Amino acid sequence: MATTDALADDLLQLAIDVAREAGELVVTARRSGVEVADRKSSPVDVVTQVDRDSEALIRARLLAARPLDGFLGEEGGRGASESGLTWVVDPIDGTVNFLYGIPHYAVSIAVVEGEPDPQTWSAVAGVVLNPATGELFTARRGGGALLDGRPIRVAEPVPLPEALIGTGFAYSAATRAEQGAAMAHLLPRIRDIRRMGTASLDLCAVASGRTNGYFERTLSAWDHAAGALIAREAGAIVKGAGERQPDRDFLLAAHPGLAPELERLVIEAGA
Ligand code: LIP
Repeated sequence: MATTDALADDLLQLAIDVAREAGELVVTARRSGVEVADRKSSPVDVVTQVDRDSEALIRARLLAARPLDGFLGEEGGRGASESGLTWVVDPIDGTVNFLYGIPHYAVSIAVVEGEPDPQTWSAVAGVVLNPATGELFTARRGGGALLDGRPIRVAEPVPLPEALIGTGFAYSAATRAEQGAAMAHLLPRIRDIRRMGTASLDLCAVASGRTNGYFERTLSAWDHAAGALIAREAGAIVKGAGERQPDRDFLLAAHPGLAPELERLVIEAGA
């Protein structure tokens, strides 16, 4: 049974409350200093104990409130859904920024309906909180997108040479070499890029008109689950390659009047 708007609003409020509590844990830990706890796909793909502690808190709070829901977290939290809803969580998105003390990272919490697969799920509610600045981006399916409670909209289209485009690079050195070469083709054909280091906030930048578009490869579902809903509710197209939904191969977000041209350029550049 599809989630009603009233239930979606309740789920959104739960996500906001939990994100704020996790955000407080994260920003408090940051003040005490942060160390690398482990490395994942490469020597520069790091995880801190704070990532793990944040995910443990988020999972405990969400499942205490809704024990039949599923859970999919970046740091290994997995749980099958009996309710048809699954929480998709990045406990600290932008971990490298967090590690270095750059105040541009996020707690990202989304709740989706259906299988926890970005190709088939329907996002119901999403929260992206930057605990360092306090900026809170939220959206509920069909309810629009907000920044600190105020409606946000994607920027009107501009000519591609005037477009400010967000992107990011992989943790794999070989992939980064390819991505760097592609920048040489892309850069002279747009206004500039912004590589800010946090996919969820990059999607919220499109949603709030702070950039004209964003694309990235090698993202995980938890990186984009909440930010994609926020960007779509703000009027953006958020897509994968061809007719696919976003996946590890490709994600692109932009105003419908800019997205096709931007996608063509990104593909032409091999970015
Ligand atoms: C990060 C993304 C960022 C991407 C990084 C990394 P993490 O997520 O938010 O956009 O460029 O490579 O994937 O690892 O900090 O959760």
